[in-house]
Amino acid sequence: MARRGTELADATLRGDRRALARLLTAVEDRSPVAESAMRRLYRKAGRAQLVGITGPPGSGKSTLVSALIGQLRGAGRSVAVVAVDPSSPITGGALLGDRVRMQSYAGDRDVFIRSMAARGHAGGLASTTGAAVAVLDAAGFDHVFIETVGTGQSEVEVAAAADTTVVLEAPEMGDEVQAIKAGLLEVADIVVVNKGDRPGALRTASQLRAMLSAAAPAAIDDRPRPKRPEVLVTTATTGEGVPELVAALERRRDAGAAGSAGPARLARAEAQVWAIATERLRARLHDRDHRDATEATLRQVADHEIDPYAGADRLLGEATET
Ligand SMILES: Nc1nc2c(ncn2[C@@H]2O[C@H](COP(=O)(O)OP(=O)(O)O)[C@@H](O)[C@H]2O)c(=O)[nH]1
Ligand SMILES: [Mg+2]
Repeated sequence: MARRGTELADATLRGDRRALARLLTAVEDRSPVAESAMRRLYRKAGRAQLVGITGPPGSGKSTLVSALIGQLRGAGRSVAVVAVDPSSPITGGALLGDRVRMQSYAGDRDVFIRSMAARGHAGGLASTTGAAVAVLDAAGFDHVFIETVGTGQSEVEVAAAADTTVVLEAPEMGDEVQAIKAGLLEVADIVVVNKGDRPGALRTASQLRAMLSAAAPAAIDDRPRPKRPEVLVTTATTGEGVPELVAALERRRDAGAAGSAGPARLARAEAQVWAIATERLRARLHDRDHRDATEATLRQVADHEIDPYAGADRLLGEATET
């Protein structure tokens, strides 16, 4: 397993796209192959710009990503896309549609598109996505886009996996209040009102601008928000506004090079390490040496013989003693 992982990693680093695809499958399957590959690859990552694209279904994320690919390829950049859909399996209609749309890039080895189905718990999705992004980064892509549906938990996960988070709105999808409710604007670095060809797009954009400048820029958590998100208007189907979006991403990238992307990267490192540590802790507490003691402790908590804090302390002690 370890050997296979390092082989896949080395082939991926040499630019072998089939090895890259296999490695991403291993990542998605959470196989031990992926772990040994990551140990090999991870230090080669860190150069790509990681951009999350999130927003309601139908707002035009896939179309916009496609337009961004066109623009960036024109500038000689390589682009990878991870499309995460927590709601539908990989064969779901939306992703199939995306695949057809993205087919225009088939045969271009500097474009790599991967759909990932969500499996298991939310934290699993975050760590799988994070690992997939790191693999694509190490493989040398200049830009990695992470497309996720912005409903509930996923936007927070995008924010954790990306340097820059672009939140999409479409004028006919209802007013901005919806976005606030979904917590989307809170993670936005750039807000894009897509479907600029539809009536109400400019009005939606100016409403969003007014709202964002009225809202206190103070962070809700301890993630710093150095700037208010800028609001752009695009028409993904025609490419209008896409060069301006690329320019905004470039500015973010340059700012990142000057060091201000640090907090996002640190948050991502924390999320990744935390997910792995939690998983290891859980596995350890249920292995052959520990499971009886774990179960006994849990039972004591269930029976109110000890409190949950004492239970947690005890389990932590058991898991970490050598
Ligand atoms: N009129 C118009 N339609 C768009 C635009 N962008 C995307 N669409 C259409 O909106 C629908 C949903 O787009 P899609 O990219 O699949 O949205 P996603 O679910 O957010 O990925 C498709 O029919 C697109 O052709 C746009 O700028 N203007
Ligand atoms: Mg889509």
